Amino acid sequence: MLNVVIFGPPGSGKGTQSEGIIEKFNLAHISTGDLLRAEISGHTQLGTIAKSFIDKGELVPDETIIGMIDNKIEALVGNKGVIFDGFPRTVAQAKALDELLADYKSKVSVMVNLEVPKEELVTRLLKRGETSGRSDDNMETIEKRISVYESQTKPVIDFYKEKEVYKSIEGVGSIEDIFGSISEAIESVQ
Ligand code: B4P
Repeated sequence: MLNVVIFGPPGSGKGTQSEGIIEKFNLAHISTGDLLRAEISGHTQLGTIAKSFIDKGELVPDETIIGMIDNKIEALVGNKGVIFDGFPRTVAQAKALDELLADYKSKVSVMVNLEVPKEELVTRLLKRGETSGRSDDNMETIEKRISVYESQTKPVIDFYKEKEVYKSIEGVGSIEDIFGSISEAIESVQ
């Protein structure tokens, strides 16, 4: 299986770029953000828990996320591959993903890190907030999300560097140019 992790700070373009990658490489898509938003709009118990964290700009607890992903991976075995969008977001999640994939004799093929400076992230998230209906539409939540990224999510980079599957991508520029760089990174491991 071709398993791609698309990684980066809040608003770096993980969801935006995943759309094209899925089509080009014929991959299944697992976006934890989308899954959580579906739970919230379905008013499920999981959705109620998730909303309380997301509204504060915090991460949803690892056990909740890992349980949710476990069910999805099982259903996708046999596919050409999967793009993991917004997951893993902690080292505990990265370790859990390795274990889940190992159960199916598979592993992460490449991790692409979209590098975007903080000022650009803030601009994008404020703009997205004008129309998205997401709760990260204000400076307080955005600042919180970025600081949670720095303390809890960034260490995931070293985890994948050690496994020698890490690729850094310039995440500023046109969506098409960034897509081209990500495609090259994926093609280099195929
Ligand atoms: P997510 O839904 O994963 O999304 P995101 O980080 O906000 O944004 P993304 O990087 O996908 O950016 P986008 O393409 O939209 O997370 C939401 C929340 O869910 C998290 O805060 C967390 O609470 C929770 N959660 C999710 N996964 C979790 C996990 N594994 N563990 C715990 N909690 C979890 O792009 C942003 C904007 O920029 C868009 O408006 C887009 O149009 C624009 N844009 C994109 N590329 C651009 C470019 N090149 N130039 C200019 N603008 C661009």
